[in-house]
Amino acid sequence: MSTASAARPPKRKARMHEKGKSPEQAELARKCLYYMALMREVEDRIERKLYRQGKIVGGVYVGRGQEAIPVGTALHALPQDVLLPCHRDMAAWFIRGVPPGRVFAQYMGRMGGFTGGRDGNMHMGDMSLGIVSIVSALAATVPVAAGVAMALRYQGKDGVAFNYFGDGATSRGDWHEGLNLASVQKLPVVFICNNNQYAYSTPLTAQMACEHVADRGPAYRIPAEIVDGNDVLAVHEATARAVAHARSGEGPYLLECKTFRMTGHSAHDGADYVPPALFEEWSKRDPIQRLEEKMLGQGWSDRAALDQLHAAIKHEVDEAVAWAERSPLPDPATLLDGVYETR
Ligand SMILES: Cc1ncc(C[n+]2csc(CCOP(=O)(O)OP(=O)(O)O)c2C)c(N)n1
Ligand SMILES: [Mg+2]
Repeated sequence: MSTASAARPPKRKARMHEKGKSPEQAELARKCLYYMALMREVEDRIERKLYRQGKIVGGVYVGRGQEAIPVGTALHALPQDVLLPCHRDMAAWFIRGVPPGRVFAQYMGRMGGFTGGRDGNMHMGDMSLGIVSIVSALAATVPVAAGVAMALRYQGKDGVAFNYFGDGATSRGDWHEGLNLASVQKLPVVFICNNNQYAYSTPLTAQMACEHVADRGPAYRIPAEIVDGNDVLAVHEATARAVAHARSGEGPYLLECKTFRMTGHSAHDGADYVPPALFEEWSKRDPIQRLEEKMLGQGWSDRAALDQLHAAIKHEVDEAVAWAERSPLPDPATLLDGVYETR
């Protein structure tokens, strides 16, 4: 190819690119939609059905409206990477290959869950899949992520730790200690904040004096970026920068994903303290709807194919619930197994 033609690609090709006909982009969008819609369906089923039927053990915290964050980020994880997801990041488990039935079983205290029916849903993880269990003490996961990254480096692996938390967590002391440690040691951690503007009933402005969580990065000499957390492709693109930085030995990176918590803090919280106008405003930015509009507008898909995807997810989730309900509750005689050393 001559230099001239390389500098100026054929017009037809350029137009095709503008119209977004790139098959890679279309495939990425389809994958993002699948995981976001799966997370939405699983959480809806848990919060609006199984919880109300009294089948769930423990509280229920969902990430409705925030699905773009775990999806856009975790799709970058390589096998050697370790994820430390939090309570609104369910898609991270699916992306790592956890079948939805196992998640339902965990929420229902069944043997088929991660902890064999010994816990509710707040500590699910599986180190064989590179998922550290949720650390339910807020921000305590941040020094753990630094430790994970240190271990990866010690073992000579080029893995990255993906550390998830909310806006509220960033006002805890251990968040700051963890960031400082990661930075001074130049550890491969991507810190991912879902800034959903509430920590339980506390709005962001009553919780921190700086405007953005990202403002906190430079104090630790950590590059920080603000991203539209309701735009999965934007999150995916920003994560590529963050992961490349961390994996190349440059140290940690902070991503602040701006979003909104479209529910109460948990299933028992009616969120009367949130001005209804905010829900209305943010419902217009729903990440699933936005991606679908983009896919249709770019010609990456058509309505029939999208409807088919949603129907397939519903079917997959029906089967997963049925599987979990068939999974037995643990035998009370095994209550002390794994608690004390046994011979
Ligand atoms: C150290 C600690 N304090 C309080 C709690 C109770 N708690 C659980 S989630 C939550 C709010 C968290 O807010 P944020 O970090 O913004 O995350 P979000 O729930 O909004 O995703 C609180 C107060 C806890 N788990 N740990
Ligand atoms: Mg929050």
